[in-house]
Amino acid sequence: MSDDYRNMWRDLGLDLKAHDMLLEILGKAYQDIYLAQKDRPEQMGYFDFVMSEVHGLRVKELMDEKAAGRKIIGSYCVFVPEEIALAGNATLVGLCSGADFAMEEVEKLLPRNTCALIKSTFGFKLGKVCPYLEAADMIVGENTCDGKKKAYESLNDIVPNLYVMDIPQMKTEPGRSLLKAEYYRFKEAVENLSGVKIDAAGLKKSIEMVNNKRKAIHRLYSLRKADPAPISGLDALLANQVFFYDNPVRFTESVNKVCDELESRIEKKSGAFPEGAPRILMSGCPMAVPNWKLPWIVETTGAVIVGEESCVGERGSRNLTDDSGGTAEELMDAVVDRYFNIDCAIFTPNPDRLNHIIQMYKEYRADGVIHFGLQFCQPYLMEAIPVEKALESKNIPVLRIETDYSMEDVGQLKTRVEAFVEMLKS
Ligand code: BJ8
Repeated sequence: MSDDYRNMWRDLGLDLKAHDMLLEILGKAYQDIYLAQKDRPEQMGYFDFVMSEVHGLRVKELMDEKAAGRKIIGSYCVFVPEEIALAGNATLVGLCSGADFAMEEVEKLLPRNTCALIKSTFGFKLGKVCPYLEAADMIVGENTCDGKKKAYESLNDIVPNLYVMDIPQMKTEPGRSLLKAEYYRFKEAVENLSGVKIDAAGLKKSIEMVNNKRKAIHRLYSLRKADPAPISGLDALLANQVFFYDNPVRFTESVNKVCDELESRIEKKSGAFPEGAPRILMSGCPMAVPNWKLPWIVETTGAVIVGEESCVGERGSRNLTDDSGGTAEELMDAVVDRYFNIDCAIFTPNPDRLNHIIQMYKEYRADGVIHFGLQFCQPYLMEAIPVEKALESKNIPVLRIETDYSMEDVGQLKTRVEAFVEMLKS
């Protein structure tokens, strides 16, 4: 890494030694998991470059944006509407939370039995290793699960610019009204941060930009329905992860280039995996960078992941925001409508998610579903049981996995996944 980057990280207050260690681990994992794959689309080279520069070039771009007067907003959840941030001259970046860091320090602030995603949020802050977190002018937390809700109270003590958004728990009219009120409060907070009034023209433009990004990733999803699958699940997951922090216009272009290549691969019947490889739908908790453990295990058994029912996947990017409204109020309503459809397991009851899993299983011509729940994640672990029952009642093979970010259970997981994939083959 260049001296410029080191100076930038130092200025952001990172612990350079710990940060070097993180980059080394990340680089090694990327090499072993991503670059070791065979038959990758050439256009994935862009994503390799993005990952090689994950704390370098993109952070430098954000710092340049800040110098030009733009604001940076960090978020942990797909309920934080990017359209509103962009319309207020702010860039929204997803904060990863996909690896364990500074666990000893974390467990002084959080109970041991907290999900890995929440612990990771704290670990990156306490370990001073996330340049995105340090570059952000505002960090948005959200009252989704109980773990996050209570953890933000403690995070508030170490993150001075934390803003907490309330999120409904029921898909009712009062629930929608709450989301609407919260999105208006967020709009005002963004306006206060940036000094830019969010109007209809700004919203229209930002809705178009975010919709384009979604359309590109939807195009990628639909190409994965082919057999042989033209792209691995690992590579598709990477695109889903980069979705949250790359420049939206460049991301859209890059994903469309991958899709052009995938179309020609499909024509030639050339795939990332052989035709007839067992096809898996992943469902459950979001997989934030660099949580690649389970997809890596699945795909090294010879099965291919063809879809993700996850917030880092279809749950997060499904549905466009209607941009036909003429006034800021109408466009804000469209934003609320779009996000109110997200079927996160924090909602009760949550029948839409069940239906979506079954629908995705059929559309992607999957052979089985692997449900991924992070240890101590009540909403998804609880919901895994009705999901399993519903799938089994339709004779859909399902494997329920509960794990965390450590590598300790890799052997055991491998054995279970291999047995499941063997069963799908027979
Ligand atoms: S909309 S899934 S991104 S809340 S894994 S922290 S649920 S205990 S991440 Fe999520 Fe928004 Fe919902 Fe999506 Fe809690 Fe579970 Fe941990 Fe989780």
